[in-house]
Amino acid sequence: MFLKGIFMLTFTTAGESHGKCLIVIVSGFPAGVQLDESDINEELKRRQGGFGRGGRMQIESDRVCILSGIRKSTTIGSPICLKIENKDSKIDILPAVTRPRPGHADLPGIIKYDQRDVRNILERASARETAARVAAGALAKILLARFDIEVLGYVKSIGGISSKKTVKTPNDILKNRNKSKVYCLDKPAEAKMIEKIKKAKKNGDSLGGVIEVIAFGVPPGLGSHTQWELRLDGILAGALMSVQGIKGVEIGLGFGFSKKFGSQVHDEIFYSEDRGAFSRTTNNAGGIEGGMTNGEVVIARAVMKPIPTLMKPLRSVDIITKKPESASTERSDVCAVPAVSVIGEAVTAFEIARCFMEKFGGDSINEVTRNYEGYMKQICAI
Ligand code: EPS
Repeated sequence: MFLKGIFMLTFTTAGESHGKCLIVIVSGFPAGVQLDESDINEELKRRQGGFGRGGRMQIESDRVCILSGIRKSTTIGSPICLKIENKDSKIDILPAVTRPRPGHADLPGIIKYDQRDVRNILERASARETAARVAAGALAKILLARFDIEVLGYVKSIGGISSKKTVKTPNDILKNRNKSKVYCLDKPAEAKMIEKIKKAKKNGDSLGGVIEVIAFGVPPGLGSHTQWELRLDGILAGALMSVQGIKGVEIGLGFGFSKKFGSQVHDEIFYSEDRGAFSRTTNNAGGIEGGMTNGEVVIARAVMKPIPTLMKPLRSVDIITKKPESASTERSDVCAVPAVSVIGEAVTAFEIARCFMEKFGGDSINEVTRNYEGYMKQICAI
């Protein structure tokens, strides 16, 4: 997130919501990783789904077109360029927008970029850009899977209705999430969430919520305490916070730490002679201590604000006339929290993969694997 070096695993996106396409370029991805395009497309499809989406998702059917970096379904070490076409491409004929929406990038954007048409801002600020990030995250997930690391996101709450389910294994997420219309694990909560989204839609309103992302199988030692920008909790918070609509992030017990004594919250350390390994019985730290993974599962949560585009708009001001007006309205989603659970998963996977490559870096998957296996052998001897 913070550093960009030539040999680092990084990505850049380009594209406007109603422009021709979205592009993502992933650099620093090792050679020799076999992948199936359909694995990326599956993630894109999940991002498009979830109850509460608006009309746009009926128009689009996001798929990647591989432009570079992959040959015969295998990465070759050069930058991977992926294109996602916008079917609803109409940026040049859309009319000007002059009534900024409270909560959107509209007003600060026109001030900063000296614009008189809010569309010149909103097109890039749009969460459509996250399709490109999900494609990059899908590549990261394919890389991590080679080392049995699995990153999964799901919806924890929408509009104050919370899932009561606890998660211990990847399957606890997969078996319920993939059947849920809102990517939630708790059936009774799901029904209530859907009702609340319907109510919001009827009232011309929108809803936010909380997503949780869990990374299973992450080895100890990703991230570092030695420099501020190397701390994994800071990196994950930055990545999640950069997703459109996110207003808060917590790791492990997060804000819950504020209510308890130290003796109640820190995860005590045990050693099992049989397994020859350190262990914990709790994971309030969310798998990160001192900015480094400690071998427990990594847990992050993020809160998404309700979408600022309201069919019953709030008060605003016309940027040309300076007269009071209602904010602009346009086709939008009522609730995109399910989609954000997919995006949160993608950006978390990418940052974990980046830290993984920083630690075990190599130009080919064989080199990375050798480095990883050597380290795993080393830590077993401690
Ligand atoms: C968005 C507005 C809507 C959303 C969009 C984000 O798009 P449109 O204006 O075309 O109806 O659907 O999200 C996506 C297009 C997407 O792919 O997630 C906004 O204003 O941020």
